[in-house]
Amino acid sequence: MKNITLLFMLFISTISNAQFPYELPKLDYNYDAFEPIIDSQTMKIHYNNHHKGYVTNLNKALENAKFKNETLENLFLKMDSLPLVIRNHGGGHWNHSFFWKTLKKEAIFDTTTNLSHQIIRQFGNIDSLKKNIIESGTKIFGSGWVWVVKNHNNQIEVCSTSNQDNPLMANQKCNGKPLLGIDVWEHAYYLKYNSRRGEYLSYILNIIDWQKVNQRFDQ
Ligand code: MN3
Repeated sequence: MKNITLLFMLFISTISNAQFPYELPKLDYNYDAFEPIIDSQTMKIHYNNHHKGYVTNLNKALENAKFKNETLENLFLKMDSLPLVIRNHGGGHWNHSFFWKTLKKEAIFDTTTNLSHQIIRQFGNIDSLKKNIIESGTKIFGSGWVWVVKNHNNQIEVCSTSNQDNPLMANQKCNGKPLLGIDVWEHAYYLKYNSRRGEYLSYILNIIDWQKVNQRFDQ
């Protein structure tokens, strides 16, 4: 189990591949790339204000910390003993970096992949998985994230975390290798969808880069 966790960590660190001082990662697309599903104003504020804020505050919090040169993934493993500010902004930075890389216009779900076979085994079909994601994301009280993870038995799980927590953090009920994460903070959807979080979730599931999700599942 330890080895599997280590492999997960190695893989995950190649995603963020960064250490202090952290930088706001460049987006692979323009703010309007996902119109009308994500409006460009939301995208701009989300990236330029919210995500940037997490990066700035994380760097500030780490500046004089003796563990500042450890990777975020390492810090996640001992999160319970670290200051809350690291949890909130470290999680915020990691989660958003992961989120931006999971979105793709004209995304296609390939039914021949290992991921697809596993989804069919466990959920029957992709629509049923999506329904689970929407339900789980809608149920979160307050701010948080809904995740699809590969757990330590190589099973797919849909689960959620509060605030900027994620499945890599110690003592999370929602635990495993993240395959897909969707931000359900109001700042992610409120301008366009107002309080209709379920509608936002059902639309954003049309712009998931399933090819990438499958790669994460395979690795
Ligand atoms: Mn956000």
